[in-house]
Amino acid sequence: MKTLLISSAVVVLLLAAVCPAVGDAPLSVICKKLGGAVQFKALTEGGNFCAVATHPKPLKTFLGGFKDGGKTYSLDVVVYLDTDANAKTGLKGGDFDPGAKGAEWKFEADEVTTSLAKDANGEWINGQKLDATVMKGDDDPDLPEGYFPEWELEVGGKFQSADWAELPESKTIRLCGPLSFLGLKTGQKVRVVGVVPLCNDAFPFPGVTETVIVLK
Ligand SMILES: [Ca+2]
Repeated sequence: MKTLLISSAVVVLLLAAVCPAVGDAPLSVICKKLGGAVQFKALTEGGNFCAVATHPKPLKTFLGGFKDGGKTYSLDVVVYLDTDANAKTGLKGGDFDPGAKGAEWKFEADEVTTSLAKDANGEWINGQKLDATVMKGDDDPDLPEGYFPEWELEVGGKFQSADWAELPESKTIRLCGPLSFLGLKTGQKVRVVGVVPLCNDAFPFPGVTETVIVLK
């Protein structure tokens, strides 16, 4: 009987994780290669729209991970924003861009190897970071003055600029952009799509999750 109860609880948890959430509840993608679910959230804060992604394990577990000469996993995520909740406007999408159809904006975390900081001798330290890209459809938009897209890290319940050279313990990243720049207003209905490219290795793309929210 005890086994049966545990099994039922597991099934409920799995269903909750796999089914698209309604409203502004978190969105999940089960990604076995990352050891669990990647949770997405979309919200407004202080005049900004923010996309949030929480990985199942600390970022440093996976960043720069190479095995047998190849990269077998990555923390890359994409958040698409369909600002009119209308799949007929925006990106056309397709099999090479799962989740893109109908989106007006694309927020992307893309792992790159680059110079992160200088050491005590003034030599550059190379390492990995998650690069932030904000695309308007397929185009690089002109960014408003003072806005520099970056994936921030949640540390101790607060978001902060990421020091990728000395990465603190964190599983959650956030990329924000001004509502006015993105053409968004509170009360607007938008469709949000979270994508984990690593887990889109099957059809019909298990690494994609989406929901419609009303911006608060
Ligand atoms: Ca659209």
